[in-house]
Amino acid sequence: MKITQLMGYQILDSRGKPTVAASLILDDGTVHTARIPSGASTGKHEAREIRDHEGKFAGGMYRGNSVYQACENINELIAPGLIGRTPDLTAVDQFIAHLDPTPGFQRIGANASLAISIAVAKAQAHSERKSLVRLFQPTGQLKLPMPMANILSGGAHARNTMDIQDVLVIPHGASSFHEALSWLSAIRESAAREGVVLGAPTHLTADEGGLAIEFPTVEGAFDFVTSCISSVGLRTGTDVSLAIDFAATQFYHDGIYRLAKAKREFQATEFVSYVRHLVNSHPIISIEDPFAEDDWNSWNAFMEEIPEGLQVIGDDLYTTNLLRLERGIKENSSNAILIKPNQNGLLTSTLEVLQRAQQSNRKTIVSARSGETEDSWLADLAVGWGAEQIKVGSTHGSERTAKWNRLLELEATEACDFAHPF
Ligand code: 2PG
Ligand code: MG
Repeated sequence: MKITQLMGYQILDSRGKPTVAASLILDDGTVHTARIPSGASTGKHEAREIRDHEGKFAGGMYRGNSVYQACENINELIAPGLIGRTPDLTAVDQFIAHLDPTPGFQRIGANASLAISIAVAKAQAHSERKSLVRLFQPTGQLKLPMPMANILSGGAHARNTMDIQDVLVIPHGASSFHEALSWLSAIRESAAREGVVLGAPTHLTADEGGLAIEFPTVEGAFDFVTSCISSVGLRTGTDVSLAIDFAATQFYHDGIYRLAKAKREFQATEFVSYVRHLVNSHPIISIEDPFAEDDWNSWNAFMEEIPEGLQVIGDDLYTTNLLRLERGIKENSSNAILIKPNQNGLLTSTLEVLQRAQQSNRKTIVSARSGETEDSWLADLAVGWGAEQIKVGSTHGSERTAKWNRLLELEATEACDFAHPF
């Protein structure tokens, strides 16, 4: 099969903000569309997301957030080189990397490059009469990933209702994906009920469908979610544990970690001790970005002595970048990595990062962004790449359920195992 048309155009994400879509048409008439997510607490080392703050499309609607330039890059720079070619992900990714060899796709934009990469992957799967997941894992039982889901959000995801970004839960004691999801939903419902008791406005959801309840201290937020787990008859630590995304880059300035709501400030070494105290005094199984994106010293110091079984994830630390991961491996900065394709810009090089992490015995968690779309490709990637964990936000919001529901579809229609990474 051959590519006959390829177009980039602007759509809206779950925050109502513009994002890039690409549709690729094959010579059998089928259309293969990819929709690209976008972050709010973006790491400074992420690949470049082109928005029209400057350039010829600046000054239009969407306060400079439109993505017309990125779409034009697809239509004028990328598409002409792909018309008439077969949809081959490896070859197309090489073509794009050659077209823009700058680090992080400064010229064409990672929102443009990833849209093409995913549209081509979908088209290649179709041309081989496969689903997307089977493009990456052609045969054998599929392994469905352990989910982690937001219950509370603050920080950049909810106008700072908490000092930290997200309190999530991991249902690691569940025996199947659908059971895990039912527990997540029950805990989210319980949190909404208990929030009413606290007098919180629980109709207000955060960007990823978690609750935007005001908590003056992080300990208060942890205790609240812990009690929500117990209140639905699940055992904390055995069935379900907490997972915290500190997104610490957001509250770190000039060597100081500042928790504004709690009115507390910490030198970096003090913050390392504080995080250690938090994980030792709450049923926490996973922490993400507990330290700022370039504060390698704190990451390395923390890793010298961690509680057994604690997962320490680098998100802004690595930004799905192979060179940064290599440094983290060398210095033992974390034992897990968040994998976000749009931090990287191409599927093949995102997969390289994931495989390098797996080879070095680091856990991998494929993750959505806070600005998402109804597209479900992330679920296929998480399974096809054998990531064993996935993070897509809460159980609320169609842009979130699109991914959960795709995993439920795989569970119903394919021979599947369920990953037990803990
Ligand atoms: C994160 C993500 C998803 P954002 O920090 O892990 O929760 O947020 O997409 O805003 O970077
Ligand atoms: Mg994060």
